[in-house]
Amino acid sequence: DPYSNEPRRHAALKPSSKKPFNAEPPLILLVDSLITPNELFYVRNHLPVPDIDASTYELEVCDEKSEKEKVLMLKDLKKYPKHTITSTIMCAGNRRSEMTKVKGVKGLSWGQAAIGNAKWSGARLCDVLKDMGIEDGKTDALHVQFEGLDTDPANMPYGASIPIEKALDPHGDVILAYEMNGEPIPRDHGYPVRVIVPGVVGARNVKWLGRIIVSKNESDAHWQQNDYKGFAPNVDWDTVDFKKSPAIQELPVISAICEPLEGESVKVKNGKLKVKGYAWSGGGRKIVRVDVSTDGGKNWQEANVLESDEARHPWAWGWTIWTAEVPVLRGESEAQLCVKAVDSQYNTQPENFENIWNLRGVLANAYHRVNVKLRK
Ligand code: MTE
Ligand code: MO
Repeated sequence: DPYSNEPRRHAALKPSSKKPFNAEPPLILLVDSLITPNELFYVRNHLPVPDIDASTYELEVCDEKSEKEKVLMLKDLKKYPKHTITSTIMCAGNRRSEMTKVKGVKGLSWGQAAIGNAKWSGARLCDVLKDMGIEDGKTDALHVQFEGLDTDPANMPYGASIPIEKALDPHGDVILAYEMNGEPIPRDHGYPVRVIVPGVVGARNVKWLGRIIVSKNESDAHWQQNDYKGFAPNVDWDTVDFKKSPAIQELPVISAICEPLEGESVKVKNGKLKVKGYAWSGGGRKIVRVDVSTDGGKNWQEANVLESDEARHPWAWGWTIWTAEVPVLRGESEAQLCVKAVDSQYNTQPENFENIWNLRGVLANAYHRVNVKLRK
């Protein structure tokens, strides 16, 4: 069994699949703090977790054009200036279970917790590449590919790539991370080294990083070419052409209500209800406002941002946690709560899932709607 050597996991993580292991924490715990504790951070594995000895670990870096190659051990990576950023990572399939209700989609049925916010420390990718003479204006490469040390039965590694502009931008904050929240990265999250590509979809944040390839081409891995792409609502499995859509990189603005939960019976105090959740946008865009409704989206009230990434647009890589006390109509026994967030480019979320449905159930960022019963 290739899954016989998996790490221990926190009992609160609810698995949607066990082999490979995929799990998310309960919503209430998710918004307890701005920084998600390592043991509660959602896990998204496509393959068995590799067992890597940090003392013999090697990272290969290759430039396809010059055929230059470099091998870095963990101690070599640690010689570079240590850079720390707070970055949210979100799976492209977060909130897929809501989109499925419109019409079935293929993929793990994630709730709203396939997202987490952590402090990541490591060497900047641009510093490592600069040492090999790869700098802005000095290379005609277009992509940087990443390969994991996790492999499928045919021995193919997990792989993904990002545009060269993001990799070389000193403000892009792409880091070869060896710490998560001040500790060695846990096995499930990429021990000993993973790339953090802030503002970019989870799938490109390759764990158990084994090889970096600077190239004219995108990664040819399945997850770059034939998955993690968006399509129009009319495209289905009999008509889809994966070559026609670009790979997802920066994610759109999203938010979710974490308290109360769907179907919960909630206490109304002085005609008001307490609501709490998170909001985040990709590409370093900052959350500038969160709106909450208790009548399905007819009337809105601005939420209070409780805790927030201190960074400025366009380097706001971390999420925001918000709360609101919203009025409900007298005498009502039910309410539909909704949330939508606005980012620093004034992008906001679509109203419903009908118009963003796609066959893989990715980019599920319509208003989050939660139906509750009201108690006096
Ligand atoms: N990297 C490797 N090597 N193997 C993987 O299966 N999954 C990707 C990404 N990096 C994956 C990977 C996906 S789809 C996501 S959403 C994130 O890791 C999840 O990161 P986490 O498990 O630390 O939350
Ligand atoms: Mo993902």
